[in-house]
Amino acid sequence: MDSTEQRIKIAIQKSGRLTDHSLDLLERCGLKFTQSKDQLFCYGENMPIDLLLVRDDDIPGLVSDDVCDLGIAGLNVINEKRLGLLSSGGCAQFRQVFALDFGHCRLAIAAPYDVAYENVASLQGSRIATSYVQTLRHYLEKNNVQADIEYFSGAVEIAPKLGKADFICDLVSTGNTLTANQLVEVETVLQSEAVVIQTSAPLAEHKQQLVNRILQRLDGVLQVRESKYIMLHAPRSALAEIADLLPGSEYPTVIPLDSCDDKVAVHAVCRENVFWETLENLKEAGASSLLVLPVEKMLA
Ligand code: PRT
Ligand code: ZN
Repeated sequence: MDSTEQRIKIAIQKSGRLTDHSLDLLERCGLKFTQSKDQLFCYGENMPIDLLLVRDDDIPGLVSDDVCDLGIAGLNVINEKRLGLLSSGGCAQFRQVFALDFGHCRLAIAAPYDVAYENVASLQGSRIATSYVQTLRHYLEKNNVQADIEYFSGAVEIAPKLGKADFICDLVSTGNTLTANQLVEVETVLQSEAVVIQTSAPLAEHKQQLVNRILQRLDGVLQVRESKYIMLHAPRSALAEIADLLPGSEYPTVIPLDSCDDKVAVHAVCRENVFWETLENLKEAGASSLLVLPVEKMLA
């Protein structure tokens, strides 16, 4: 077998809003890479896992066509590709495996300040500029609205000023771009964040094992982000109340203390943020010697 066929390929954005987060995430999974001179490829040094650095719009296609085994892209891009394939009689050969909690934005419809907008029916018979033709079409159909979709590949927000559209449908995060163009958000079409997709084509066993391994590590990295390890001393009599107060912790470990019978040590992984208020409540319930530590790695 060709050695390249035994390696996993992950498609990530070459240069843009998702690039640093995607690289950071993969590095946290213990992967090390050397970048090629043309900066289109990263060779996996410590595992047979390579990166393809491409435009974000190409990522779902590369995974669907089985050129890459995994990909990281915004749900907005993934959804647009999936609907595009469906509308041309095809089918997306990938599935979404994780939401990554970065690259948050929404695909929204926005109206010029001087337009009297009431509800989604106000879009009837209008012209809407967007680069998300498929997602917008799907949304309009779902809401029984007929409107003309004008394709814009970029700078969608200037379409109303140019007289090319009545509304726009574009990605929004802070809303500053809309405000700068005297536009106001009126409908949310899609909430988006970066996600991992995996090819649904069957993989050779060794490749599937590698994919499973990397997905397990990704899951671990995502879980520890919010997780904290908490240690405290508690009177036995208050154990139940204290266990209830530990945020997102399923099975605290209870350890007897050598020096005293009526107190125990409690250790727990809390899968939610531990706030000062939580510590104060634990103390009030009888806990003492409270310690909160970050969690570095976790394997379920
Ligand atoms: O070259 P390539 O095609 O890879 O890059 P790109 O320019 O298409 O993508 P890039 O890097 O801009 O965005 C990559 C992904 O980041 C998107 O597909 C989204 O999933 C996510 N994302 C998150 C955003 C935004 N926030 C965002 N604000 N993508 C684009 N924007 C743009 C938006 O299009 C608008 O022009 O930012 C402007 C609005 O921002 P605010 O903050 O003014 O509301
Ligand atoms: Zn793009």
